[in-house]
Amino acid sequence: MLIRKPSPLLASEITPEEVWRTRRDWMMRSAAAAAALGLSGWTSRRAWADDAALPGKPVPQFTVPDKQTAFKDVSSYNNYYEFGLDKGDPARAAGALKTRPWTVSVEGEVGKPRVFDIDALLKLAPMEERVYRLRCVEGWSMVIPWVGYSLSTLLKQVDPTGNAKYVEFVTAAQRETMPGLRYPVLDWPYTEVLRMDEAMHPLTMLVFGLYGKVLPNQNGAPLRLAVPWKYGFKSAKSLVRIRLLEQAPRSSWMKAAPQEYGFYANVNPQVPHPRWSQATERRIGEDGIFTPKRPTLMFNGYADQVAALYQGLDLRANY
Ligand SMILES: Nc1nc2c(c(=O)[nH]1)N[C@H]1C(S)=C(S)[C@@H](COP(=O)(O)O)O[C@H]1N2
Ligand SMILES: [Mo]
Repeated sequence: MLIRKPSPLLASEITPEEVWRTRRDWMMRSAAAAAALGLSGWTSRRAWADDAALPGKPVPQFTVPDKQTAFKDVSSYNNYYEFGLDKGDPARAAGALKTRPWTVSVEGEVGKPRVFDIDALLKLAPMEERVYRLRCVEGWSMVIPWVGYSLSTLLKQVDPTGNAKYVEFVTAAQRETMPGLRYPVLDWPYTEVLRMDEAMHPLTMLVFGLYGKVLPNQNGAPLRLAVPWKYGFKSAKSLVRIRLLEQAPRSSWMKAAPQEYGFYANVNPQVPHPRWSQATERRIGEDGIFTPKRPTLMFNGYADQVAALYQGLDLRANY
């Protein structure tokens, strides 16, 4: 998102040494805890080896043919405002994020509300690898091999009631590790929202990894959303709470700039952002001076799969 910077500080206040020290302390704590609990095997190892393998079975039906964006770019050019506003801030600062212990509460209009431990979620369904486009509202895009499974798999566990019309996603707000929370850029914690049928669509993915590895913290560890037909800000990172609701809540971006970021945020080249066109995009990694921009596709290229969700809806009024 493009917004005014409140201050030049943010992530630069955290020195690499501090990040490193925090992470090392935590790694030692979790290793000690795992030893004390007698845990062994890949689950406890992965808790402190942040580049641990997390393979997924490739799903051709959910794999776009585009060339994949290099891992280096995917993991170093990020939006994660809790860690700063510059694209390099999350990779520099998010090492401090505490990703264990971690739970996700699924609650609200459900028959069986439940708090899931991250390690239970990792085992809830077989991991799939799906290659999705991600199109940021700022006008750039990437192609990322995500690892995870459909969000619907999780939602079905809690028996949504007939009143569940919307799903709100609440993300982590760790005062101690997230320097961005000191600035009122957004109404923290960062929240997003989908309609229930969007949340249940098989393309909507709960993501735990990318490129066959556990998610780098800057990409939203230990779990995030990927909603490939919507602008990137809908794909909330580091989820802690999922609320099924009867009334539509407002998301953090709707509160911050309602005229710019609507409820739907479907990728739509025909509806310009109030301050710039959305007709084309720059694919990260392809950006030589002579490289033409790519035309942005309706629903980010996923129209065949999702257009039916919006039949009869005016997509200019409902942006
Ligand atoms: N919690 C949280 N989630 C977030 C954001 C954020 O600032 N905080 N930024 C969003 C935006 S604007 C984009 S484009 C994508 C970027 O995901 P990536 O850094 O993994 O490419 O994350 C989205 N999810
Ligand atoms: Mo974005």
